[in-house]
Amino acid sequence: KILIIGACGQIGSELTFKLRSIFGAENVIASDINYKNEAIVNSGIFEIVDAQDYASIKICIEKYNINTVYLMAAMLSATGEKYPMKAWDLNMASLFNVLNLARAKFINKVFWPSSIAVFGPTTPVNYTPQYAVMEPSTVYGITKQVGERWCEYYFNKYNVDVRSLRYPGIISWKTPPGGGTTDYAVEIYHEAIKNNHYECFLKSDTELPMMFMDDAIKATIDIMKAPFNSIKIRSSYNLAAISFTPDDVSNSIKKYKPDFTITYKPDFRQNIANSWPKNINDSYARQDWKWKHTYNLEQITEEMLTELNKTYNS
Ligand code: VAH
Repeated sequence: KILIIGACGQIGSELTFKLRSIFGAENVIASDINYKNEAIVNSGIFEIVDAQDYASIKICIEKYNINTVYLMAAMLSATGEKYPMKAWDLNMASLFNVLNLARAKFINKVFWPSSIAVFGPTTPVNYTPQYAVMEPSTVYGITKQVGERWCEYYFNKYNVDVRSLRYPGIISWKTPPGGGTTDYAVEIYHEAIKNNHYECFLKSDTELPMMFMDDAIKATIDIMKAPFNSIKIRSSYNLAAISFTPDDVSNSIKKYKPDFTITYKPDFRQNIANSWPKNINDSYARQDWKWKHTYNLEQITEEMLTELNKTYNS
């Protein structure tokens, strides 16, 4: 049985639906700190679990005989800069709780998301390699860098089967993201439908690694079903699909909405984006467990506008 911690979030919610479609709803338990996502709460087994509380997780694991945990709860980059100690406490305590439950053999497999945020301003920005200098300048990035070290340590020392991906920015329409720097790439589509205009908080030429949610979910499922011995990297795998700038997205939207307009008003998140790579080399993921992405920007724009049009104009 599978437990998703942070199931109400942007990735957690879509992971929940996908895992239920594969393994059956009765085998996938969704959990979060509150009931903020009605679709998730009302679509199957849902429990309140505090990711920072070891006992809270352990009770749920024993109640449902869980053997695999996807830990999707975290505070992301932008919010983490507003509340540094909360970001550290949530992101690290939740990871230690799940790793220690695995070490104590209450569970036998863990997925934990890392991020391109582990890279910093001294990392090579183009085609960033799997092994590179990482001096993350955000609290979120620090928690992901340190989290990777702990995942590898628990694998080497306690043989914990923990698997991880350095997600790029993720674009989806079902559940809004919360507190990320790449969130502009989701907001822009909502605003295009609602107002035919978007004021972007990043500069027009800010290139960042991005991925459509369906690709991110596929990568997560793929790495978790890969044979144990095919996972050669137990810190976290670089994972890539495409890279683009706000100007690229704007031009892509204009193909469907010619009179869409965009203005640029960079805020504190520009500094975060400037510290991250422009594009990522994910050759180890493609080599070790046959990763490959599907969606390009045109396909993302078409699906985002089509689905959000239904949402806002139904
Ligand atoms: C964020 N969406 O913006 C997350 C992600 C690479 C970006 O880590 O913080």
